[in-house]
Amino acid sequence: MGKKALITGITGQDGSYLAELLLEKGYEVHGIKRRASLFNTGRVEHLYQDPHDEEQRFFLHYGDMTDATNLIRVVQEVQPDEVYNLAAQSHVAVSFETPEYTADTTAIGPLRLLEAIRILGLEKKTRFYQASTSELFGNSGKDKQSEFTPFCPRSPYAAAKLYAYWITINYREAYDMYACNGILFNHESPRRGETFVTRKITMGLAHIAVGLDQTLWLGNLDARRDWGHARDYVEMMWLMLQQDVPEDYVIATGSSYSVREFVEMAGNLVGMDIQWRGSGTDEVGVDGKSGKTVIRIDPRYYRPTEVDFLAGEATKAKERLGWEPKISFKDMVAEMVESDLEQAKLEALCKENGFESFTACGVKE
Ligand code: NDP
Ligand code: GDR
Repeated sequence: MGKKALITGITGQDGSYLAELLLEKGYEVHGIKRRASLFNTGRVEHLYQDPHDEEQRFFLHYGDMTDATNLIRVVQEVQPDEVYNLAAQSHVAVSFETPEYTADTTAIGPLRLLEAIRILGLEKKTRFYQASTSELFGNSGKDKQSEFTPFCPRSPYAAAKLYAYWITINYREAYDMYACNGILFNHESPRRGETFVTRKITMGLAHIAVGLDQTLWLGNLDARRDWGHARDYVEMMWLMLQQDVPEDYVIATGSSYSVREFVEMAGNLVGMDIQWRGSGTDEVGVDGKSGKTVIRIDPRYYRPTEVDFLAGEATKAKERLGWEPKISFKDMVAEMVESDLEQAKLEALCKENGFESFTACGVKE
């Protein structure tokens, strides 16, 4: 029989790609989904299997990272060989608005899950992956960040992830658990949440290109990020749990681009030639081809404390795990733009034909 994996955050970007990968590898995959008033399983809908099917290998369980008894029950029921803890309040800007909830889900959530494994006596059987982040580094200077770079969190989200990072290491050392942190730099895809900057840009520009919108409002254009593709990064999560010894790894491409450069590249791909005029909050991005202003600055999107520069040094992962990212930055942006343009064109078509909303004309991803 194949291994059993439990994925928290299975309905998110990474959870959906990881579930696909593990199913391909023959795993029985269990995921935790939250109760929501609207449908929230769109990213894993294609993986759904009839519960009456004897061959069923994909299961969803209701749960929440804030509910310890629920986590104990689900872990007891599944008896997983591997747990991938991807669930989190994962939006940095939102964490300034909801710091306590972010700490509850993103810091104490992993503790609850580790305790569930220990309480059930599974600490020698179940391997644990914690979704750590490059946000731990904060503003660490102009050098690339590696496993040796000191942490300096700059948001409630990053501070919560710092606790999760250390509690994972503590359970590894205290209880001899196979538990590790993947310190992942930003990774994106057409499934990226719509309020993260990359997807906001590709969707926004696609909407403007087909005439559904006129302006895309952004915050800090000069922040630099090391953007990889989520499909590449979930493979590393799995690899980290297949080693003889549990260790923590930085996962990154090594290249860093500004939000401004991302806008220019995505603009190019939708047929625009973005040129910048003005400065500060008066800066605008004008499409040189149409002469229209398409980008404006809204200081609401500035953060109380910003992380200015991230670029990772993933030498350890390359040497020990044989891991290399396969999808280039340009190809990733192109895939996102293509997907959002296709959606935007369908949406425009619906509008032209008198349908108020995208869903009203019955078109779904
Ligand atoms: P998403 O925001 O797309 O997904 C987060 C997932 O967590 C969703 O399934 C969400 O459920 C779930 N979730 C949120 N709160 C709770 C809760 N209280 N109880 C149970 N589930 C909850 O994130 P990504 O897929 O992009 O990231 C996965 C993980 O990796 C996160 O922990 C993130 O912080 C971390 N990370 C991400 C990076 C990136 O660039 N993407 C980089 C480094 C780390 P729902 O669908 O219902 O909202
Ligand atoms: P980040 O991602 O904070 O790096 O966290 P995000 O895409 O939200 O921001 C990246 C940078 O873009 C700047 N920015 C904007 N950001 C958003 N969301 N909206 C805007 O309009 C905007 N304009 C400029 C931000 O200031 C920031 O500098 C992501 C999440 O996935 C975390 O969960 C993960 O841990 C880290 O990546 C690695």
